[in-house]
Amino acid sequence: MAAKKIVFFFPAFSSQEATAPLGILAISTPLLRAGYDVRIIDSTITPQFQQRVIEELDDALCLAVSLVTGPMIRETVQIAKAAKKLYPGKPVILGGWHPSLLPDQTLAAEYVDVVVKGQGEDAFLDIVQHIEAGESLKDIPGVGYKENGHIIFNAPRPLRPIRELPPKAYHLADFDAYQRVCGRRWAMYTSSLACPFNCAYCTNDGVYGRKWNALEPERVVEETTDLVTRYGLSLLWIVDDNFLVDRERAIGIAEGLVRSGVRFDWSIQASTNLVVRFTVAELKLLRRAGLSQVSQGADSGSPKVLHLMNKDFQKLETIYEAAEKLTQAGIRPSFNMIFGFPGEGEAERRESIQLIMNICRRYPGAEFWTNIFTPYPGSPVMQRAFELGIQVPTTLEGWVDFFPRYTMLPWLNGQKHQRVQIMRDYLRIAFNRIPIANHRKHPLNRLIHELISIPARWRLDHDMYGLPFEVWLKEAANRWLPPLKAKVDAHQLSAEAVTC
Ligand code: B12
Ligand code: SF4
Repeated sequence: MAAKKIVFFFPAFSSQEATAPLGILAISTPLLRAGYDVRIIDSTITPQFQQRVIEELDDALCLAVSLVTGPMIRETVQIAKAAKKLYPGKPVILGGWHPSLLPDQTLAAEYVDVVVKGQGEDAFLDIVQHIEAGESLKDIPGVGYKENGHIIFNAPRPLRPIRELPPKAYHLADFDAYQRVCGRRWAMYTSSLACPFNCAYCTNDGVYGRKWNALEPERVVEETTDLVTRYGLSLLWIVDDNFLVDRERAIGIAEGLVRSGVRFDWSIQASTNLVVRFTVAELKLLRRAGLSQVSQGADSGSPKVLHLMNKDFQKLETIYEAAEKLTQAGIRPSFNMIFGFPGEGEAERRESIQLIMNICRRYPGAEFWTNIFTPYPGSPVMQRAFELGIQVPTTLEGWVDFFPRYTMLPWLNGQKHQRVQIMRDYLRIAFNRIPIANHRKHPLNRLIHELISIPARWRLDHDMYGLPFEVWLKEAANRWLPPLKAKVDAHQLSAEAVTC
């Protein structure tokens, strides 16, 4: 009789924000219901991860990996190669954002046998059942596979609305281990899918379309309160692309949570134009229900760049208004910014710095996370990026370093790139940000940070970044005075990769 065990591998995503991989928990439920045994090996919490995968694979049906574009591909390739070498007959199946957006190139890798495009709940169960029965994958929608040396793609699989999807198998997650890495016990949760907008840099449309759909407030309240109580969590990050699309639903969730009496912090992602539709009183209700932070894509302080980003739905004023209202309600306004978008010049970058300085000064609780633009395949701006000379990797392995921290844009290279990086360093020094990971800073390091924030703000005001001694001092302080809790994750590159 064939084995009924499935091995999942989750490669390190280069961040301290360690928690259970939601994509894998989502596709595990149908497997468990069908009687399969599921093993999840997450390299962030498993030091000997390669050995563990190899051992578990011995009596398993297949190896499945979940990944997004960037550094996660490094360990994906390492593990897939090792698995194929020892068990050439066991299929290696890749799913998640990268295989969904670049299925052909991913499947072209010799160590990949199957890819899944888009939602995996139904597709993966179908694949596993076909593999177990020794059948061809030819009729399974949303799947690409190899047969007799040929790459074959089946018809796409229609998207299923979130309310039809099974609950995630949170009980498979080792929250104790994630807490040891992250310093905080938290989980991700999804209450809606897709986003009605289509920002030029965003890949969402390509995977989830634009038909926003959501769970009813009652189900959200029931699931979230059960989740935090059952696993003793202090925070839920609701990873919906745009939580506030339906005002009434958001208010219904808040009312339900307040009524439930279960207290926990939660944070959401939403666009500023939707945040400002709420009154301060309504936002205060959300706060009472535990909402502690709203992450918003401010993205640029330049109306010209916002237009190029296809963000005409977001007027500059709504960024200020959102910061104002959220602050009044006691909710932390958190913003993401993108530097180096095609069409952004020095003048537009200054507008972005001005926006950040204005908001952080007016609303001291507000925070900004900055990124250098990374053109992801599948995003609307990709064609423009090609015209401007961006070169993208031609193999799966090549994407390892295609990541905001390393990507060199032809229109922002050399000294220009260096200047933006220094500017970002000064922004990090000038204003505090609160990551999910909870490693307390050394008190002396905190004091140094406070002191150098003053000249950092002066520099940002005056656009002067020569001889960046505050940056050197900060780096030295981080080296000599590390956080009070030791970092466990050997794979992390830095704490920077915390926003999407
Ligand atoms: C949470 C999150 C993170 C967390 C991850 C924490 C963790 N422990 O997992 C953190 C903060 C670390 C993070 C970091 C980054 N992220 Co992020 N992140 C997300 C977010 C908001 C939610 C992901 C999630 O869990 N969704 C819920 C699950 C249920 O859905 P899902 O992942 O789509 O899974 C389904 C399918 O994809 C599929 N599936 C998934 N895995 C598998 C595996 C198999 C075998 C199969 C068959 C199917 C399958 O089935 C699942 C169920 O239907 C998404 C946006 C989003 N809406 O999904 C961005 C997103 C994935 N991130 C993105 C980006 C760009 C980043 C960063 C580069 C940001 C940055 N500036 O640094 C870094 C990269 C980190 C890295 N590569 O090392 C992009 C990815 C684009 C791309 N081409 O890959 C996204 C899509 C945001 C966006 N709209 O642009 N991120
Ligand atoms: S960036 Fe945010 S608002 Fe824009 S399309 Fe993507 S999810 Fe929607």
